[in-house]
Amino acid sequence: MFTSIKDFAAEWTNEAEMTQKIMNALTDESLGQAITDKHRTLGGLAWHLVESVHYMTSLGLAFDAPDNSDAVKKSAAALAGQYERVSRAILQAVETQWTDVKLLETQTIAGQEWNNGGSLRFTLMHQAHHRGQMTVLMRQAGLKLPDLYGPTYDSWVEQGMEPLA
Ligand code: NI
Repeated sequence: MFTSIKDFAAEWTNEAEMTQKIMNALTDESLGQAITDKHRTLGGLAWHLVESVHYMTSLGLAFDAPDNSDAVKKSAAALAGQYERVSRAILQAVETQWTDVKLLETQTIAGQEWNNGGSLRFTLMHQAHHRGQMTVLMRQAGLKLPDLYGPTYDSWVEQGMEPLA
């Protein structure tokens, strides 16, 4: 859990930058990529990352919802733009509407007690979870992966190094 708004801001900024790199690498053609037709598509996961940031408004934070039109969901550029907006909006909302003391307050979510700092941590980890799923689908769709927590196959090749198999 986070006990400091400053710590959340620093970590969220880094994580949102990584998610933005993923969003920026998507193409319209790649959005339909899925492991099977029973699983979420790459575009569906991208939209889920956009919309789920806004779930935090159910805990009392106020910021604008993303545009949930079909036009957005079918456009890689629009999804990337919506992510950029909502990821900045949540940070601004936390910094201006909550305090460190507020992070210790608990709220009931689906019958469980969560402190607000824990909910922020969950939101951050939830992004990483789906980002990992997206990188698999991006590879399958033939997209070039950006570096996240370390170099990717593509960046090793670009640097003239032998990629780890
Ligand atoms: Ni999810």
